[in-house]
Amino acid sequence: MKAFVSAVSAAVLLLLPSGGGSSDRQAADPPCTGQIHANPGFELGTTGWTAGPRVVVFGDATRPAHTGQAYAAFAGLDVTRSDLLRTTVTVPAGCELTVRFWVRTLTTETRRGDYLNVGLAVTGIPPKTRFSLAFDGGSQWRQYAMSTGTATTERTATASFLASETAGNGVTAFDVDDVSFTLS
Ligand SMILES: [Ca+2]
Repeated sequence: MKAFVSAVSAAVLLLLPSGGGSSDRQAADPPCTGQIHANPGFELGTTGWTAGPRVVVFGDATRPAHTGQAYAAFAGLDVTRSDLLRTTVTVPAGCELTVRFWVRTLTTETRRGDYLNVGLAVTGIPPKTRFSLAFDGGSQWRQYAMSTGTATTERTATASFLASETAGNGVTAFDVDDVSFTLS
């Protein structure tokens, strides 16, 4: 029995990344805290994000950011096309990731035509649209949140913002700011 336990411990040690594993319980280290994205508020432009050509980073006094100077905007062009803004983070084993973000919707639409689908794809879980925002999202900044749940293994999580616009029935710009990725 003792020999078996030792063999298992050795195997586990081989799998663990080096550093920080000296204490008796891994959960004693607190990796499940804090905001982990380097550019949550777009103050560094699109650094850390993959942004389609229609996504622009704005800093405009007449259309201010939620915080700071900049935010990501899906420019309303009244053309039929879609565009994507996304980023991926690593969620350590045992942690839950909560993504909080703010959206402002500036539109001339009066019914649903243009929309912003917000998704969270997590290792081991089929990708899912968590929010489908449209003309009624409001011209003031509003906060939304979505979470991964926990798992025993390290995972990646990709947050995506897919804007889709249809020409002819109104112009919509979706503004996105302060997309925080917080571990707990
Ligand atoms: Ca900002």
